This record gives sequence, C-alpha cells and structure tokens, in this order.
Amino acid sequence: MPTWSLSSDFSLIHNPSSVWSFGSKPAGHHVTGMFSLFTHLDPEPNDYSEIIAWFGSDTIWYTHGLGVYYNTKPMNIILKEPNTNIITFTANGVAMHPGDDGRFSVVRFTAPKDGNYVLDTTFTHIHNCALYSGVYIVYNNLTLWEIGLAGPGDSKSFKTTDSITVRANEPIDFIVGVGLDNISNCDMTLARVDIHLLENQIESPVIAGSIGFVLGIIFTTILLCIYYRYRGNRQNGNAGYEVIG
Ligand SMILES: [Ca+2]
Repeated sequence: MPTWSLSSDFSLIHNPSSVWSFGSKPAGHHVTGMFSLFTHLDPEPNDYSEIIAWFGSDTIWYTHGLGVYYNTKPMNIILKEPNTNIITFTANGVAMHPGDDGRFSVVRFTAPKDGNYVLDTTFTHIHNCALYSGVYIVYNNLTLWEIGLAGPGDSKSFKTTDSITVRANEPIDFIVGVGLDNISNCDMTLARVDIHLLENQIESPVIAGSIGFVLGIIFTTILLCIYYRYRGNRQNGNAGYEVIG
C-alpha cells in the first residue's frame, strides 16, 4: 500500500518535493486563498541549527514566524527562543507556524494518481506559552476538518473513517492558522500527517470487467462449437436418411 509521511519525506533541498509542498495562504480568505510556495530553507541562527525552516521571501527566523519547521535530529530538541519562550520539537517532527499578519501556514499534498486515500493526522501545540490556534484540512477548497487547539500540549487528531476519492494532481491542504485569539504568538504546532493510497480500488472493476469479457468470449465460442457440431451431425444424418429413402 503506497504511503506518504510528512516527517519521513521531508526535503531539506527542494520545495516542492515528491507529493509535498510548503507555503502559505493569505489572511482574510479563510483557508481558500491562493497558495504561495515558500522559497528558502534556513537553519536556526543561534544555538539550534539542527532545527530548520522553509520560509517565504519576506521571512527569516524570529521575524514573521510564518513557516514550516523541521527537527533534523532523531531526538527531541528543546529550543529556547530569544524572548525566553520554549518550544519542544519532536524527534524528526514537522511543525507549522502562522504569520504575525494572520497568514496561514500550509503543507500541501498533491495526489500522484487517481485513487482512494486514507488520511491520518495529528496536530499538537508544542509552545510552552500556547494560546489558541486553528487547524484545517482542505480538499479542493472544501473544508474536510476544522478545529481549534487551546493551551500548551493540546492535541487533536483526524482520521478518515473511510477513504476519500481524489483525482491525480488534486491538492489536500493541511493548514495552521492563528485561531480564536487572532494573534500568532506561541502558535507553533506539530503536524503529523500520514497518507495511504488504497490499492486496486479503481483498477478492480476494470480487471473484473476484463475477466468477464474473456470468459464471455470463451463461453460463446464453446456454445458455437457445440451448435455447429450438432448441426453438422444432423445434416449428415438427414443426408444418410435421404440416400436410404
Ligand atoms: Ca493564536
């Protein structure tokens, strides 16, 4: 079963990379605004260079906050910010932070093929000073899930009970916004996103149809053979009868 994991697939070189792209959506359009790609990757500039982040062209570390962050180490890293707040970055985890102007941080999954996809996601506040954040899952500008996080460590999960049918190249966006308090302070949010493609969901009717078609031809051929052999025997029988008669 093909599987994609936001944290396992994280690229330190390319954006987009494979099915994932990182970027933002503007404030004031809820979560359906135009997606803009982040443009550069920077390591934390002080003592935590193992934490890196993708930012847009107007953002660097400790400016607007808007980015997608990644802990490159297989262990938790506790980052003490210059303003004394603390963020616990989970081992090899991806985190998202909205902009101080209300822009949304977006991780976009682009479906590589038509199929039925299963989404398994968890969003968790990792700032010690966390207040309110909003998290969203949007498919083709249709909101599949929208919920608020409140306070340090708050965590919410979304898993499709069934699968959702997605066509090739359609996007599913995983989004973190400023939330109910309408400010971005302490909104750093861990994002675990795992996606599975169910196999043979689309192909199976085609295969079943092909098998049925082939069986139909074989069955028809057998019937025709029986019919012609029967007719042949009957004609021979008639001919014999006439000669005798
Ligand atoms: Ca907030």
